[in-house]
Amino acid sequence: MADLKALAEAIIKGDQNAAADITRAALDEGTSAESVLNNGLIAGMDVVGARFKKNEIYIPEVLIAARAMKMSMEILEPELVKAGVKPVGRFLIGTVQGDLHDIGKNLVAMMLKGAGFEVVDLGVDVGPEKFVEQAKAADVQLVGMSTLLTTTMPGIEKTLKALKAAGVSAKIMIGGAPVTQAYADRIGADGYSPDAASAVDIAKAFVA
Ligand code: B1M
Repeated sequence: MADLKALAEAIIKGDQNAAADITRAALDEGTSAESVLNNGLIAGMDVVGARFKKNEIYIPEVLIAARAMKMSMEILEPELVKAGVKPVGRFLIGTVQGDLHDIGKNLVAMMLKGAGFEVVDLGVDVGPEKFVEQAKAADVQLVGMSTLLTTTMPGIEKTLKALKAAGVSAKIMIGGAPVTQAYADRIGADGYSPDAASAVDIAKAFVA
């Protein structure tokens, strides 16, 4: 019987080979893809998120855990599709126009995936039109914008206004080093978080 606790532990430690091996073994033994996802991958990433929030671990450890999760997901994804397992929610994310920073945005995206979200990542330097077009095309429940530059911060408000004007009803979450709760309140964003782990908590609350 494949040990999904060991899978969660492999994710926490960032042991990508163990994570892939246990995922394969579990599926070969007939464990459902949904159980592997919930009791292995998500369970492991939940611990990673909680430890990151408490400053017990730092960005490199989170990235290593996320890499192990990605290895498992590559094996698991076709089985989840076959089994018709629905994601927790669909999340569109991107770094706003003029900004090429993506390390923090990628971390948020990886942790959302770890929590069972389907993430559509638009990359960097994303203009309002593309956010609107893709939010509609992917029919997402959440749109996330990241920025690291004070000069590109106005792009968040511009994009938010464009999304609202186009009738996109998705909840809008924002973050990045210069962004604050006060700014989020001022422009009318639905959610702000200072780090990737709390972004996941807020996103989960929105789709609950
Ligand atoms: Co740039 N850069 N950079 N840079 N860079 C900063 C941001 C800067 C603070 C450095 C400094 O001057 N001290 C400064 C910005 C100043 C400001 O505007 N206030 C700066 C500058 C000025 C620039 C350039 C203009 C430099 C130049 O060319 N003259 C230029 C701009 C290019 C452009 O974007 N158009 C530039 C370029 C670059 C590199 C390309 C070299 C590189 C980016 C590589 C990449 O991302 N692929 C780079 C880097 C690495 C940095 C620093 C050193 C590190 C940023 C980082 O990745 N942090 C940064 C200085 C610093 O922070 N020490 C700096 C780690 C990352 C995990 O944190 O992104 O904050 P962060 O993400 C966190 C949270 O903010 C939150 O969760 C994440 C994890 O917990 N979060 C969200 C982020 N997005 C979120 C979204 C959410 C929720 C939470 O919801 C959707």
